[in-house]
Amino acid sequence: MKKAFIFDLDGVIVDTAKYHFLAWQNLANNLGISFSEEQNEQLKGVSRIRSLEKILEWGNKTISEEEFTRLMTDKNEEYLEYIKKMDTTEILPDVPRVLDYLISKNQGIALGSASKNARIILEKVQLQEKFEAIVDGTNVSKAKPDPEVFLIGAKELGISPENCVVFEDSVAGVQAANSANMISIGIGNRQVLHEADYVFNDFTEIKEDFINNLVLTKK
Ligand code: G16
Ligand code: MG
Repeated sequence: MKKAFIFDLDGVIVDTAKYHFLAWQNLANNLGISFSEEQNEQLKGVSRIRSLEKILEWGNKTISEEEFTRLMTDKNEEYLEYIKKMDTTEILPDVPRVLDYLISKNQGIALGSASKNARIILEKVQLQEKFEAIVDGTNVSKAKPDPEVFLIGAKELGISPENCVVFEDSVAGVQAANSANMISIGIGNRQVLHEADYVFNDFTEIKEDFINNLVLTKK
């Protein structure tokens, strides 16, 4: 049976959160706002616009629309400087093993990310050819927990939602997968991702038997 396996990017395939953190922290500090790693956690899976809105809320700051746009551009330029230096060593453990196993079993593979930089990141880590469909921040109008990003991925692969499996590291992403009626697999902390159907610390824990069972299971 052919199923679709939809992968989130940041926190699932690569850890770009550390680069978002450096760029957001620089921006916040320039505005006199402190910004911690704990706050950065809350920006995982959140769109660029919403991330800046949250930072301004935390710092009790109001700025003009022009400055808002300028700050988003500056932040992205700094973030892209880090991205430019990425290579295959930044792929999280056992992600290629799971991708290659799914490909060997003729399963559909899509990316479902909130990032507008998803394609360049996949190119940097040389994984773009593994994906039949890439849905990212340039294709969606509604951010996770809205299921739009995953539903577009399913449609592009021609697979119905109940035959889709989503790998996600963020709470909003798990909620998006659940409301799309897809099987949700949390990658990360079990307490944080308790709404997921299954949770693993990382892909090293995802064995072939588990994948074979998923291929046979409906939500
Ligand atoms: C990623 C990150 C978020 C980031 C968002 C937008 O989402 O987790 O922290 O704010 O993309 O990224 P960009 O500024 O590159 O458009 P995901 O869905 O891949 O986890
Ligand atoms: Mg993520």
